[in-house]
Amino acid sequence: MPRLVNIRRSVFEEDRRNAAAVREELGRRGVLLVNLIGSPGAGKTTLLEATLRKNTERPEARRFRCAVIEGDVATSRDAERIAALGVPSVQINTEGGCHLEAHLVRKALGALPLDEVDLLFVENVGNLVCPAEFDLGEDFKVAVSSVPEGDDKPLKYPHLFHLVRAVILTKMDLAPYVRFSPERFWGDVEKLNPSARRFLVDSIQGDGLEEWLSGLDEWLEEKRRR
Ligand SMILES: Nc1nc2c(ncn2[C@@H]2O[C@H](COP(=O)(O)OP(=O)(O)O)[C@@H](O)[C@H]2O)c(=O)[nH]1
Ligand SMILES: [Mg+2]
Ligand SMILES: [Zn+2]
Repeated sequence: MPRLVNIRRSVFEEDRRNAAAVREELGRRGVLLVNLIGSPGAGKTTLLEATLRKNTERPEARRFRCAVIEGDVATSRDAERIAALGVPSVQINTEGGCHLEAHLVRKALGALPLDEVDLLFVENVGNLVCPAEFDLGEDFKVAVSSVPEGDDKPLKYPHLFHLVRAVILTKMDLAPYVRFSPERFWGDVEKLNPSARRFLVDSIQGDGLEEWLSGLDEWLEEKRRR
């Protein structure tokens, strides 16, 4: 069925074009785009809230100007949580779709004050599978996994953990209450992706956020040097 193949190919090509357009625009502006991927409830939005709060505590000279694109199947709740902190945010509703695609991100860019942004986060739809497959034009993807999800997630979702620039393990404060082997979790991350940066975070108390912000500093500087 060559016709079917052609249609599929044209869809993928269009997606590639949209991802390239996002990358080109943000490259020109020196905006770093970070695509956060994790299961529903892993703590992605809470991590963003904590990151944005921590950012405003830093000395003015080291502060990022941030914005957030929220992807969810339904509701604008997460974008409202971000907007409550005074940070520009756009909600994308996929209406059933289980991942974001580049054309949606491209459209969302038009609703953000990009002249006043250093760091743009995308919170992808909660899902460890297909968000890994889609290029949104981001600089890199980050896996967000939480302690109560269990220590076997890297091995069960190897594709995601293999391709990310960083792995953030959230809800470290819950480690005493659940069975979770840090050795197994990080040992498997090491096997899948030895160069991934690792962050251990408690978004409620704020532990680990300074390291995460320092990583973002480095990545932004690296992008702007290029
Ligand atoms: N104890 C604890 N709870 C957390 C942490 N991060 C998120 N949560 C809780 O986990 C639940 C889901 O968080 P949310 O950020 O909405 O997850 P998302 O679906 O990945 O965006 C909420 O009840 C959060 O308060 C954390 O570091 N420690
Ligand atoms: Mg969320
Ligand atoms: Zn999907």
